[in-house]
Amino acid sequence: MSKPKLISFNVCPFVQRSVILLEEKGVDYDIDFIDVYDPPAWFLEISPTGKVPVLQVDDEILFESNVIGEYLEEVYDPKFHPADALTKAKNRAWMEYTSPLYGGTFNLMMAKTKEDADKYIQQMRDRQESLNEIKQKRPWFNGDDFSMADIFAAPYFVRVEFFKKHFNVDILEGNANLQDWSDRVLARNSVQESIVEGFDGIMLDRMKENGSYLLDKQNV
Ligand SMILES: N[C@@H](CCC(=O)N[C@@H](CS)C(=O)NCC(=O)O)C(=O)O
Repeated sequence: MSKPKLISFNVCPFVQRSVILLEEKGVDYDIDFIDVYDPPAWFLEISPTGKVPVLQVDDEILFESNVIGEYLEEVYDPKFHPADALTKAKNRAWMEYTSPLYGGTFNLMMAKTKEDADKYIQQMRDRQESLNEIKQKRPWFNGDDFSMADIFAAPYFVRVEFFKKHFNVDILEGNANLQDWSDRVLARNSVQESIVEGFDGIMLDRMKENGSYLLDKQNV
């Protein structure tokens, strides 16, 4: 088997799941960056959905970040899923639960009015409430063992931190379990490695081009 190649977009949270897992497993891989807003023809040819991440393994194409995650977990050591079938299934459900939270951070970034920004913050708070309730164990999602569930939540925490740092918007406010979890996840080397160079600047530039409310508010 040759080196797997990940097709990425610099600020995509779904790609970040794959990168963290590859880093945690110490896999030797290549990474190619494309602009998902102006994708090259070769990408559209290989990608059935036109979305990243895509993982190329020899001549095969994998898409959907959860599927890529499960493949990497099966093929490479160390293993991060819990062994027990029911716990593992529950973890998978909670891993999927975070996907709309990524969308929430994107919506907030692009919101043009205070009403929209407040609405998206509230939607994320409502959704993360169930995560806060289930995340009773420490230090990690399942207790002592760092797992796939921790990895899949990481891109959300990276973006929550971005809003806190630049706009003083604390989406996790009042959720002590989540804050504790976020701090631990963000301190992980693999998570820091998965954040592309200049991440904050890229995000801020996109907000500027878009005329985002949070940036206007900051400049008042
Ligand atoms: N369900 C997909 C979502 C991936 C996704 O939405 N990727 C975005 C970038 S973050 C994308 O490629 N968008 C391009 C498009 O929708 O055309 C996954 O989990 O991999």
